[in-house]
Amino acid sequence: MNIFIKHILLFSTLTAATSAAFAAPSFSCCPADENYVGRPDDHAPISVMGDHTHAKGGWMMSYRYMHMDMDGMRNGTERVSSRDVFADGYMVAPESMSMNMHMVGFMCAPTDTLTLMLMANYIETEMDHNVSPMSAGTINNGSTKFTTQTRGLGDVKVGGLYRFYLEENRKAHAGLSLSLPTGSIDEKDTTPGMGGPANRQLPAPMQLGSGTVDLLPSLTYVQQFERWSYGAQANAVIRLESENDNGYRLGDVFGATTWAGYNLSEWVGINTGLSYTYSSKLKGTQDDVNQGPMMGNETVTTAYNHNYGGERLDAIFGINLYMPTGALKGQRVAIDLRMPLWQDLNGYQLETDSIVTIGWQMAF
Ligand SMILES: [Cu+2]
Repeated sequence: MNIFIKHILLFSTLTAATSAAFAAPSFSCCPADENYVGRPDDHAPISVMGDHTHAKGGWMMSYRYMHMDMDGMRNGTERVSSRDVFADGYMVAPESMSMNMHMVGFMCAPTDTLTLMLMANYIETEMDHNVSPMSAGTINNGSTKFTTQTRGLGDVKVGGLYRFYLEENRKAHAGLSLSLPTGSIDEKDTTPGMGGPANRQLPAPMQLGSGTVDLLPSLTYVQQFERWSYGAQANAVIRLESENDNGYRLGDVFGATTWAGYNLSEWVGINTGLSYTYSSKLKGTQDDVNQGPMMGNETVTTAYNHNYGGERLDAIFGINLYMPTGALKGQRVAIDLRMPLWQDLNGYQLETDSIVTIGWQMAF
């Protein structure tokens, strides 16, 4: 971890040093203002949520597509194979997972300091698994592989951002949203088990929602200079209920993200950043997800609470395109890539390999 602390320190020092070197900027934030010409780095990398506010009367529609790839497992920081997982007593080990998320967002600002937000998403997941050769005959008709899929509406998020600080080129806002349990937690698919493959309840990572009402607080600070800017955001996911209808509660999440953006021209900006995420373990027991012991073995890793939660540090690289004038005025297209630099996962879990987010935003 030391090397990453060093990177963060280096990043902060560079940021502080360069800020002194630039002239006083003309900071504004307000596409609703007729005279305001926006800039690519008015927005953070596209995967950062709740990064900006709007001026009174401003509103924005957005669409984001996120693709996440997970391949191979870890125990702590070490990579492990399915064979290692079987040797530790499990019959089934996830091998890889991909998730596509389509997010539609709406923002509007009744006042200069308050921006309201609404976001809905549609999720598609797919997970490939390996079955221990010793158990395959009994639980999976002899096959050592199976795949599960789910798709559907995720949890709807509704809330607001309150800008409590604005001075010259610096601003800060606090966010508070609720995540409502609109996403299904009753997704089933064909999985192995006693008597062979059958349609069974899937474990939490394949479900479309948390099943609980969750509170999403955040705090964001941004400072802009002539051609570049930087920002930082702390955010959390706090589960407000002790368990969902299926007897469990996902872990709370805490995140800290920092980024810097540089405008190559009026309409092209590049950005980079670091994002740290901590998640706590799942609590309770997932109804209808078999924990065994079955023939003296554990079932699948995702059935057990000690295989949930952990920490991750991602590097972010992105491009923001912004149309300051013309027929496409106010439109943005952006992409960013998140690559984990380090991850320390509780128990056995799939590691995250990459997350790509592409977005379109239109402000009025
Ligand atoms: Cu917006």
